[in-house]
Amino acid sequence: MNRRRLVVRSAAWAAAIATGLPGAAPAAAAGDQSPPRRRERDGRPRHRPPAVPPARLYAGHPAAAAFAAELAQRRGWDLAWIEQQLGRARFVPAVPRLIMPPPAGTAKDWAAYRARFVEPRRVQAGVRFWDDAAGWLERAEQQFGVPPAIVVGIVGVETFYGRIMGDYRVLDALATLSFDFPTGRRDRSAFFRGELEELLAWARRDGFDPAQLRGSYAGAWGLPQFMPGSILRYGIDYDGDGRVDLAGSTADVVGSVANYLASFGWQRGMATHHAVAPPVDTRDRAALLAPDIVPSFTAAQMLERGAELSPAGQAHAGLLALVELQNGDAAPSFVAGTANFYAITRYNWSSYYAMAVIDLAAEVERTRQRRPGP
Ligand SMILES: [Ca+2]
Repeated sequence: MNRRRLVVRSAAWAAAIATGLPGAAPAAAAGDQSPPRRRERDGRPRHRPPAVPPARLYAGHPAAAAFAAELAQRRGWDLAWIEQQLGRARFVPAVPRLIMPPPAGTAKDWAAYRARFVEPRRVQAGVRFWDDAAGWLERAEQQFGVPPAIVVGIVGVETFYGRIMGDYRVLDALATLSFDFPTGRRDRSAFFRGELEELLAWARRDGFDPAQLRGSYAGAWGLPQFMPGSILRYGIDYDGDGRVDLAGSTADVVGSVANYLASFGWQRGMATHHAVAPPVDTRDRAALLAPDIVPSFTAAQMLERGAELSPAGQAHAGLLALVELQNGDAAPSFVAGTANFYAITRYNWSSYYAMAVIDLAAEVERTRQRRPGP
C-alpha cells in the first residue's frame, strides 16, 4: 500500500514538473515526504507512462493562494500552514463530473429510488446496526426525542451502515469543488470553500492531518456522511473518549445524527408524515405544492383546498407540506410532510431521500419486531 502510494505520488510530481504546472516547488517546500525530484525508479526509463493519470496540485493555484491569504488574515491562522495543506490538495477530475445533476429530462422515479435502499440486505444490516447500537439509540431518543428507527434509517441510506463511505480524499474533493467547480449548474463553490475552511478548522481543533480523511466526492465523511462544518456544529463525542469519530464510533454516529435532527427542528412524538390525496382541482393542487417541502399549511387549510387527509393528519396540530413523489410515467405519490419530514430533508435536501429514510426505518423496525424471541 505504502509502496503504491509512493509510486502514485512520484508520478504526480513528475507530471507537475514536466508540464510546468504550478505546484512542484511550493508543495515540496510544504514538507511532503516523498522524493520530489526522482526521475526514475528501479532503473525504469523516465518516459514510462505513469500508472495513474497525472494529478494537478493546488499549490500555487491563484484562487487557492488568494483563499489561503484571506483565511490567514480573517482567522489569524499561520499562512504557511494553510498553504502547506492546500498545496497537498489534488484536483480530482471525477469530482466535477459527479457533482453535476442528472441530465435534463431524466424522469424522477420514487419506486425505483426506494428499491435501491429498502431492500433485504440493507434491512438486515440495519437490524444488526440497531442491535449493536441499541443502548446509544435509546439514550439519544431520551435526550433528543429522535426515534432509533430514524437514526438507523439515515445511516442506512447514507452509507449502508458504513459499507459505502467514499474513497476520495476529503481535502482533494473540497479543493476541487472550491477552485474548479464545473460550469453548467448553479455555482456552489462558495459553499465548498466554506467547507474547506471548516475542514482546516476541525483539523486544527482535533490535531489531525486533513489529508488522511477519506469520504464522498462532495467531501462528506463517516457513517452519517457529515460535511466538515456539520461535524464542528453538530458532531458529538457521545462515548466520551475525547473526540468526535463518525467513522469508528457507533456512539458518536448515533448521538451526532440525533443531535443534527434535533437542531433542525425534530419534535419528539410527532409523525414524519400523514397519508393524503391531493386536490383534484389543478389550481388548488398547484397552490399546495408551491412551497414544496416546507410545511406551510394547517390541516384545515389543506382540507379547504380539497386535499383529503387521514384522521391522524386532520388532527395534526402543526403545519404540513404537500409532498409530491414522481413515479416516472406512472401517477405520482403524495404524502403530507410534517416538521419532522422537513427536518430529515435538512440532512439531504430531497423529499425522495427523506421518504427513503422513513421507509427503510420502518422496514428495519418491522423486521426487528417480527424476529423470533430468544
Ligand atoms: Ca467519541
